[in-house]
Amino acid sequence: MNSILENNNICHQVEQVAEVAGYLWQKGWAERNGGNITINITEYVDDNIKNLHPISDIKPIGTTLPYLKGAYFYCKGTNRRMRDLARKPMDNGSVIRILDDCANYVIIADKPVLPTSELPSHLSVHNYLLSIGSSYRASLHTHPIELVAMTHNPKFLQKDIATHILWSMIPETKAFCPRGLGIVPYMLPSSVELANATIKTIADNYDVVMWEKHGVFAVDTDIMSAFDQVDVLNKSAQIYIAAKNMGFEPEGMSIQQMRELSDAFGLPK
Ligand code: 2HA
Ligand code: ZN
Repeated sequence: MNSILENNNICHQVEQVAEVAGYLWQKGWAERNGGNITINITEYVDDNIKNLHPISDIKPIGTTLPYLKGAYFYCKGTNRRMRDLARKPMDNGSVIRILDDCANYVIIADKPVLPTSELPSHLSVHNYLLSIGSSYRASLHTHPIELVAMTHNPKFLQKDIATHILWSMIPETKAFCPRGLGIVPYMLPSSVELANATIKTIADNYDVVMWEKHGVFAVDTDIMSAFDQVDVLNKSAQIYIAAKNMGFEPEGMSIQQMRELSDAFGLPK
């Protein structure tokens, strides 16, 4: 096997990651090496892949994650650029296998590209998702400009304040991001505290978690869906800011209009 992309399902998943990486760069959400993507591809792994020899040393995850025993992930490489990953996903990311001790991993394909510095937090989230029987297989961290800008005002950091403003800017936002925007106060990037707070917020029923003054962390069934949720939220933030730039506070859809929308599409109240 020359490339793990000879497996059609894995090829499709990695192509989706590359497509999203290109969007993140085009949107200005992925300066330098900003952002991370991790995809659980275990369900697509065939015997050929299971038999692949490691191409790295055994490396510690930094934590023990019992639900990840024998799991496989495609991960963006540490210090790699989204704009490069968009063109060459297997030069700027790699596939790892979690060992049976659930505390170490090896790289198996295609090249020994070291995974993202945020690997412990991404894998901890995937471990949590599997522990609750979730069908979510993708995690995305990115720096969406207008959403991050809003977190520099403490009024948007109170629970569900930003969610309700964003939902009320355009009907699609609640329809396509029905759980809204969870908020995690500023914490050091890559820290265990940030990973734990992110899991706690996902457990509180959010798919998109805002890291104050940093970026978002989103989860969904696949990477395109995780990107779509962030995209609709940031579109609403842009509309909010455009109205403010025209010199007025946007009215927002009324409570009645929001209720009608939720009833019509079976969305949470
Ligand atoms: O890996 O965005 O927060 C690059 C980052 C870390
Ligand atoms: Zn970041």
